Amino acid sequence: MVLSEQMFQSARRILVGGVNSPVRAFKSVGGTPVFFKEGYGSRLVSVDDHEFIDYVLSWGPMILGHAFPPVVESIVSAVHRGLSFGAPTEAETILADLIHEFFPSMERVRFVNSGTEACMSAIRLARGVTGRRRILKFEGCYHGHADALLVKAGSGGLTLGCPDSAGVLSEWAQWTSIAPYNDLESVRKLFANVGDDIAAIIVEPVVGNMGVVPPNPGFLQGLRDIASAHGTLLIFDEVMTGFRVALKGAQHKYGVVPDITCLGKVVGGGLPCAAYGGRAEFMEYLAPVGPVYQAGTLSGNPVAMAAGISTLTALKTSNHFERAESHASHIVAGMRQWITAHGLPLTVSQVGTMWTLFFSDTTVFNLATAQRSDTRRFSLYYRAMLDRGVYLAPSQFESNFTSSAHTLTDADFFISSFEKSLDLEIFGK
Ligand code: KE4
Repeated sequence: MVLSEQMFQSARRILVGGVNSPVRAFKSVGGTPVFFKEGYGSRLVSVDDHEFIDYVLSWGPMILGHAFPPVVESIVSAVHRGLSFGAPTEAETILADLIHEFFPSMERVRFVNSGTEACMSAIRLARGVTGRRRILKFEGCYHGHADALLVKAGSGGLTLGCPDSAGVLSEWAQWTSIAPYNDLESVRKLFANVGDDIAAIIVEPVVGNMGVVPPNPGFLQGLRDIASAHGTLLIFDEVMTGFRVALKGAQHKYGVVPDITCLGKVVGGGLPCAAYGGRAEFMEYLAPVGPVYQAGTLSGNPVAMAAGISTLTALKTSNHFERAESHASHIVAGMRQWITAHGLPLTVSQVGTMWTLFFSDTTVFNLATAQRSDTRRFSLYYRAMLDRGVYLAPSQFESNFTSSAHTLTDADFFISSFEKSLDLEIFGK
């Protein structure tokens, strides 16, 4: 880790906290973040030439594994034709059509450059369509760092959100209401109170951002029914779940159709690309057709489009998703078998290619239950796995991911590392 430590020290001179996104700083697990120099398949290679099996996969995008040759070739080919024109290209239509094949509810699509931009824009669109001010989000769900979404439950409980970050004005936060995830009754109470002023419900249809937490049976349909009954738009933030909980996302897996869908991560194949889309009658409120403004210099740029097209084409034409999901199921079964055999206070949550090991013996179904996890033991486990060459999400409250490049050898190595780490360092057995 010598070079990682040196590079981290150098990075902190000029980059705030030495990173360009806070979770990378290893604050919740301690120690120095690993600096990487290369990725291929299921592997990452650190600047100290340590090789890791990667279960973070850039927080989701790399479902085909790192440096997947067809994607690399598509990008290189696009690069030689120019990087960005700020003008329409056919590639944008091709990728939008591919997205529509996976997500038929997205009758119209708009490309942006990050999940944050997609969710922020979807909120503005919903307010423009309905003329209403309020939005509803759920505790523990993360939709990027737009002001309206960096809000936590306020003293007013359900009705008054308060800032979850410095710099977010309370005057703005008050228009974001917060409910516990999987709690339909609280949503009904809020709508009875202020439902005629709620522009949108935005939800992670399977949560990744408190660790993997699936919706209770009926929760998503309940949101759909409440939104429809009140003229509120239902936004599914599938930035993480899209192509991850199922090829066609959570909306296909659970059979609930949102009005607007946000995509990111996988859709750009690892390049900065995201999208939002939905019913034409709503999307056509967007400029240049309608009065809701949203724009972007690099939106739909040809290189990101090439990466997205080749990634979604690979997912469409081969069994990459099934292989990634099968790997996740294999390692989760191995973890559960060991946990049961040794009576350990751990639970594993998996949906498709997303999974989380909770250091808790109770089922996690919302933020309060997620926060019962033993984060001290988690950080000990994290370090033990890292030392053995397994790179996991550096937080208890995140999802891990698998790819079609992960092999049975990787699975065996993971499970043996898991057993040794839990045995020796964590529970003193
Ligand atoms: P980006 O702006 O990071 O592209 O997307 C924001 C976003 C929106 N919606 C969901 C469901 C998300 O998970 C995210 C971003 N996810 C985090 C991981 N929990 C990205 C990692 C990071 O912030 O560095």
